[in-house]
Amino acid sequence: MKLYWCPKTRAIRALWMLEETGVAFERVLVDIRDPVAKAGAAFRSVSPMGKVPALEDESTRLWDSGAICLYLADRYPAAGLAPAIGAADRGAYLQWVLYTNAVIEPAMAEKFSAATVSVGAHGWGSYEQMLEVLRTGLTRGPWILGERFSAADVLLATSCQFLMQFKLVVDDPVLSGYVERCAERPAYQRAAAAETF
Ligand SMILES: N[C@@H](CCC(=O)N[C@@H](CS)C(=O)NCC(=O)O)C(=O)O
Repeated sequence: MKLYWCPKTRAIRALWMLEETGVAFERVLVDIRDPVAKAGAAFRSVSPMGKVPALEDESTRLWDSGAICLYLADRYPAAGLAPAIGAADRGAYLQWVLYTNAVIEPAMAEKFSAATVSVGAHGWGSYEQMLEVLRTGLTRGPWILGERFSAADVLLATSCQFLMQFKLVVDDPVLSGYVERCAERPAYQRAAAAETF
């Protein structure tokens, strides 16, 4: 399995997720700030938009952090990163796995671009709604599904990190406490160590 990755990007999600599974993989650095590196044929065959993270697993090619997390959780069930199909919390799991790319990211784009909000028409509602629903979800703790850590936490915690890093959220104990709990996980620490080479 090959992970196309670049430090300080959304690729941390895939890297952390791979570390949580404990499986062997190859990490391939693609400097997305370098147009030549980004245009490489091998990378583009896995990531048509030239974005990281991208994952190649035999004939499977994925170029979205949410899809990669879902894929790895199902591919390596022994790691326990997803409730099984039919389990009581499978629905909640799917809902929260999709929340990052379907709701948080568009809401962040709304905030950054100071776009006019149309709560009824925009699939993500509004930035404020996104945050309120996320905070409420996290109050169950320690993880988004309660007692059980899952791939949804990898996506949501990294989103919370980005919200805090970009100062969209300041002094929020619910979000920062969640990020701190995740940062204590050995798999997260191994992934974070790769970011600081
Ligand atoms: N929906 C994708 C977005 C990936 C994405 O936009 N990655 C950025 C880095 S954080 C990137 O590779 N940008 C380079 C570019 O678009 O040129 C995901 O969640 O993985």
